[in-house]
Amino acid sequence: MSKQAPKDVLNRRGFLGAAGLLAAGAALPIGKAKAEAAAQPDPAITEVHDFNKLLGDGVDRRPYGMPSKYEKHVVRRDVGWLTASAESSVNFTPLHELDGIITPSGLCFERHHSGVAEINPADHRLMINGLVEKPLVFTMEDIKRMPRVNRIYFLECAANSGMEWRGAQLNGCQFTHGMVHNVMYTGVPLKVLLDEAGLKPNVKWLMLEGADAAGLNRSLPIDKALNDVLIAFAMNGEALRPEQGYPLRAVIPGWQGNMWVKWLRRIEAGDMPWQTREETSKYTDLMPDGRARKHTFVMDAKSVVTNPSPQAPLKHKGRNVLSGFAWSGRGTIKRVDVSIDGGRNWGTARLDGPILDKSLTRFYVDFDWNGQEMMIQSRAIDDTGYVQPSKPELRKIRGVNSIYHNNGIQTWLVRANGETENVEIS
Ligand SMILES: Nc1nc2c(c(=O)[nH]1)N[C@H]1C(S)=C(S)[C@@H](COP(=O)(O)O)O[C@H]1N2
Ligand SMILES: [Mo]
Repeated sequence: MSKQAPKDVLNRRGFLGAAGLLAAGAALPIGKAKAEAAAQPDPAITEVHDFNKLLGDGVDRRPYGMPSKYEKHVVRRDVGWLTASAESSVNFTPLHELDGIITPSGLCFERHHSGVAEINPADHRLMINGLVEKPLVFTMEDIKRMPRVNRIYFLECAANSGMEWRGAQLNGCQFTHGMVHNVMYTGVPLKVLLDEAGLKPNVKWLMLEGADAAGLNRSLPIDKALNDVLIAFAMNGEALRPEQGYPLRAVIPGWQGNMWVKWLRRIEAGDMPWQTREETSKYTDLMPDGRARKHTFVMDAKSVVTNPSPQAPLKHKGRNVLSGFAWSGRGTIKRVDVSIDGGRNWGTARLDGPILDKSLTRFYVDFDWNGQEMMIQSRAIDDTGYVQPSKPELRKIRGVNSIYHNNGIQTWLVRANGETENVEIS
């Protein structure tokens, strides 16, 4: 996200005053879903389908399966005005179309600085050099003969929600929060590779470098490198997708996506950070006094309600399911609070599915909707006790000069007709 949009093309929604809050400030009527609100037979459905009289496609028609043709709308989307070219750009995960915690590989947002590198794995090499006893060059086959592990982690671009610093802008959680994905990686712990090369005693930092035209490179503290970093060749059970760094990428759990170097070709050991473009003028946080914070690697706890949201309005009164994701770069999600009155009253959401370290966590609130206007918010709390801040709280410290690391609480205004909008409460 190196480019900021010119102000005049921003779809600014501004701030909603406190008067805009719904009058009947009430907690969610959790667990009161009425039986009669459940699915009723629809008298309009009288047409007789004859699928049972026709043969379906044979097994030779889909050597690699794709979603149903009725799911064509479930796609990554970009924001046309955001970047000048598609090669140095981003598209967004359709969070409102997902369930559970795993992002399907084909829906994982993409962020490239110079487009997708198309690499033949037979030609690919990973070099480890610098302050090591024995510089090494690995082929892909070498790497696949090393002990490997499987881990589920979220990857969040530091610029996720970066367009929302000065007020509500983009109308959809896909665009406000969709620079995140969560997949299972298979890879070799970086420590295993480093032990093979033998680190010199004075090594404090590594530099990771990609084989794309950007040659994207980042410095990584050695403690993190030896702790939980993976060099992954698979996601969701199959080879990485080209756009996710095929054949090899770095997995830096809980830390900003920019450090997860794709098309990884070289790791250099050193005793100081390299101060690359990506960790100085970019991917650092500009504070109100004009100075930039150094090395803000961790992605703090965050959450978003994905349903309802602007792209997924409420359609029915009575029984409904509110749902969303919460995550923390510091550990696991302990609790998610949900408010329907703009943060005056809070209830506790139900977490369901695996609650994993540095992974998206799924939450639900089963509730009855009587057609009242709602200001929906969610607030994540992680196992360090960190509580996701409101946007005013965040701005008190960070100001509005930042692009990166915006983990403020999102507000959706649900109107009486169910339509939902990105708003902010001042
Ligand atoms: N080599 C290389 N690695 C890269 C990038 C890149 O442009 N080139 N983009 C980075 C950024 S900014 C992010 S947010 C993540 C995005 O990973 P994804 O495309 O799998 O979502 O990859 C990172 N790794
Ligand atoms: Mo990023």
